[in-house]
Amino acid sequence: METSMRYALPAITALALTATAAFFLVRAADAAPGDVVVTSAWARATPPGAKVAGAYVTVQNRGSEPDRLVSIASPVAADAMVHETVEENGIASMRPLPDIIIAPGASLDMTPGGIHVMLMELKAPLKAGEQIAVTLTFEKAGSVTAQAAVAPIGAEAPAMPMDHTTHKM
Ligand SMILES: [Cu+2]
Repeated sequence: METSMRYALPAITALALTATAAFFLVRAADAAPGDVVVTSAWARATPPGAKVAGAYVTVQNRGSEPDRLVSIASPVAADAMVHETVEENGIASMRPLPDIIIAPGASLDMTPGGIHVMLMELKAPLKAGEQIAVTLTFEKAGSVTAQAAVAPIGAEAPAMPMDHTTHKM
């Protein structure tokens, strides 16, 4: 009995090593240049007649090179761009943020009152509870489409608590 146990152990060790090697292969592919992940997408519902809506995403660059956001599109809007919110003389206003480069390992968290996606020329009001597609196109990573859950008008945060643990490195 004792002899067979002693022989069984090296076999288990070999299995464990194989599993570790496979894990590293997956991680290496994950970290390829241009690997950009878009998570935590949500948008704000709009009142009837509104022509613009805010949408918010988290963009994570898991690659090893910087990547540039070149365009944004959504089927619910004729046009979309990234805005930043600036405060001058106590008055908050928004302006287009033309050049967005995400460094390797960095992430951009969009929020109401901060950097956001402005959906322009809405085709219809956004209703709370809907899901809308938002496609971000990056120079190296190409197009990434996120489904944004629409939260109530004026919401400061997404309607549903979001799990940030599933997408961490
Ligand atoms: Cu805006």
